[in-house]
Amino acid sequence: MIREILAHPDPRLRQVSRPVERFDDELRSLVDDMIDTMHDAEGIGLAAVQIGVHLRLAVMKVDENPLRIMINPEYEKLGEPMELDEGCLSVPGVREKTKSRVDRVHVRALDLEGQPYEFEANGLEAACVQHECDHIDGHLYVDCLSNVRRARVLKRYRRERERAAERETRD
Ligand code: GNR
Ligand code: NI
Repeated sequence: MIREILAHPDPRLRQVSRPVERFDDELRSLVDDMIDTMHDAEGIGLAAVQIGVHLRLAVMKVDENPLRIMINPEYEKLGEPMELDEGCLSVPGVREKTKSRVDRVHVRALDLEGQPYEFEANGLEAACVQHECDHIDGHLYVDCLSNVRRARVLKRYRRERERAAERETRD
């Protein structure tokens, strides 16, 4: 089932998520919905908080890498800082260049059975891990920007939102 993605400035995006403790049908069904919602929105990752569920959990599918289900994820930074064009399904319609991600991370997480597993991510997938873990702690990528860039991207975002709202009332 496709769920609604919360958009900035929804205060629910700022709440810190709690660890997953129960590995049951409800969790499996939530993960299914997150995967459907991520694919429908054409995103490369989605954290549970983005659909209003405050559990430490994200899904990710970046290029040819496998679909990752990251429960209670933690990561260690390995690589060098990189520049990338970052976007977020909760700040839709805009992108901004960021320099706060490293290009390689080591991830520890649990799978749907509650079993620990590890992997290394590089490039865009590494950036996505950092982006999703930020969501889990109530942060958005725009928080990492300089004041000037944040003001610029949020201004563009508000303008886009107003245009979208206008289109809604016209149709
Ligand atoms: O779809 C997404 N693209 C993206 C591009 C660069 C860096 C991070 C991302 S994640 C984003 C999906 C999303 O909002 N996940 O929380
Ligand atoms: Ni995001």
